[in-house]
Amino acid sequence: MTLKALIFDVDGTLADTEREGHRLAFNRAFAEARLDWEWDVGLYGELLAVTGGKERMRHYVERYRPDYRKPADYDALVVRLHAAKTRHYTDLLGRGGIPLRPGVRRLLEEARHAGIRLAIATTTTPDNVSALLRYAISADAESWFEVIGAGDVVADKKPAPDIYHHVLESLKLAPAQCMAFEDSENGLRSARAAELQTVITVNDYTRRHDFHGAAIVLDHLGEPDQAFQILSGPPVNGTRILNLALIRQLLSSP
Ligand code: XBP
Ligand code: MG
Repeated sequence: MTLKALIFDVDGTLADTEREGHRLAFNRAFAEARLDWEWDVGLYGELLAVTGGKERMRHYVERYRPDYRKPADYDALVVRLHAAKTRHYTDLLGRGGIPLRPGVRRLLEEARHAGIRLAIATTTTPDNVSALLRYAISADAESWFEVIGAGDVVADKKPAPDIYHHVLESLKLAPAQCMAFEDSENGLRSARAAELQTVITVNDYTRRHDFHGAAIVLDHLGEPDQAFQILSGPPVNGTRILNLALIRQLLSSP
């Protein structure tokens, strides 16, 4: 089927936002609330198994802090902490903290010129997506994306397929007309459960995840002066960057 749209995950895929972005913002929110919770780089890698910031905080309390005595307004506290974390995270992006990964801008621009539609499917909060697009791409970058599926718009976050179903329904496209882009096992499971072919670009937190079922697994999307490396996938002739021609080739292979 003809390629009509590219659907991007955000965290870890468009930019390396987790380690020096979300993690720091969580820690700032905890310190501000005078909680003795601190997520170091290693622990945060384990916590990433749970998608969504509110869900991740609850998981931390259940799994790692049996000593913590939940206040009567614990549910409200989680919501407040998460709002504070979003404030810290968007501040951090506003200070130019986090750049796009290699090849992301190049591919987005190629797609726009070719009339291929763009969409986002992420578990993160809509404000975070707006801030990343604005500060890492351009002031008008939100308008590049026809659909931005984010956060609590669906009940079940990745690895459930709900966010991809939501985006496909909004685009009015079949999965075979689209390519998804992800960086993690939870993301891949979500996209595959929605029957989407998926390109994976790994990062330090996800390198050892199980990417069985991906169309191709790369270190990054590649730039003309920075070839990608194929970590697993079919042989690719010629190109060393992930461009529309290669996406079409991947989409049509069994
Ligand atoms: C990203 C996430 C998000 C962010 C935090 O997963 O898990 O939860 O870490 O975002 P994916 P919020 O890349 O698979 O979408 O705190 O805004 O929920
Ligand atoms: Mg991700």
